[in-house]
Amino acid sequence: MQRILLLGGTTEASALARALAAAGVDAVFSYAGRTEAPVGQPLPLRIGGFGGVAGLLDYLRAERIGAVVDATHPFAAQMSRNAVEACAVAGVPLVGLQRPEWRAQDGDRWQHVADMAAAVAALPEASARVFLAIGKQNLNGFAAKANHYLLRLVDAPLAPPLPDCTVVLARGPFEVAGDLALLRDHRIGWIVAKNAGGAGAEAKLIAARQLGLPVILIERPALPARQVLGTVEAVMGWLGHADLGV
Ligand code: 3Y8
Ligand code: NAP
Repeated sequence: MQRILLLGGTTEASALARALAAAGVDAVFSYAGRTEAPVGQPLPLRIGGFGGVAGLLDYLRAERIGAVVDATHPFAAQMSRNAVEACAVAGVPLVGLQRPEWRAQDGDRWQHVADMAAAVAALPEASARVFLAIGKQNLNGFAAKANHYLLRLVDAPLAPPLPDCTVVLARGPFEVAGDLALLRDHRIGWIVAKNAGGAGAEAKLIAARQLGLPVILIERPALPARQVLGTVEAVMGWLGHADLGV
């Protein structure tokens, strides 16, 4: 049975890891090493970048990887691009495990923007109280607007990332009650989020709907064409048919 490489870092990746471990599949779970102490997994872990496409190619060959499941976050575009390229060269089957985008429901006050710069442009010029639920990468541009920013980060930053900000440390998945309290306690008037999809990051959007708050939603980056499945069950079926003895 050939080894499966699972590119992780999302709720779906963790669910697939549990299914693979339960089925006794020979698989390795890969984190980028973005956070200081990532959640443990029921599979052997590898942590850190591969070293671009070439590094990933070497890894696929050295570890005799029989198939790759890319269950990284929709905004982890570089990893997904590298996986498409390396798997094509190595002739290793690749499938994406990706949750659908969020869709606006009645009561949602969403403004869709293309990228972080457009999200900055869409905010008030000053004096607003904004929940930036986008993590710690890509924050600098928001300093252009003299708002108060609430940041939710996984690890404590070495210095305040923005001139007028409050940092809360939390690792999702998040719950609606907690996010309602967070928005109320910090008197938030605006939310900026990525259209991540999935249940782990959705609580703030449900809370915003209940409070009637505007949400600036950043659209997903374009990814290269590849096969994508939406559920753990579908991926387990794909692996079974990918002739891996799963
Ligand atoms: C290192 C692994 C699981 C996975 C849980 C999901 C849910 C909770 C919600 C908010 C939004 C945000 C952020 C977020 C969520 C899940 C999932 C998801 C968003 C961990 C994890 C790693 C990361 C990396 C981290 C990024 C950051 C993004 C925080 C672990 C906890 C904002 C994305 O400090 C940093 O540098 C953090 C970087 C990439 C986005 C950014 O650009 O800053 N995720 N998140 C992964 C690795 O090393 O490979 O540490 O345990 C995983 C999860 N984060 O097992 O249940 O599936 O989406 N993660 C976003 O969606 O906008 C928080 O606060 O509401
Ligand atoms: P990215 O920008 O697409 O990738 C940048 C580089 O990080 C990649 O080229 C690769 O380095 C390395 N990398 C990324 N994911 C990796 C993985 N799972 N295993 C090994 N190396 C990985 O990635 P990102 O957006 O920073 O995301 C990093 C991690 O956080 C991923 O696991 C992702 O699923 C998770 N995450 C991201 C977000 C988000 O908003 N971006 C949200 C939740 C979770 P090399 O080129 O050296 O191989």
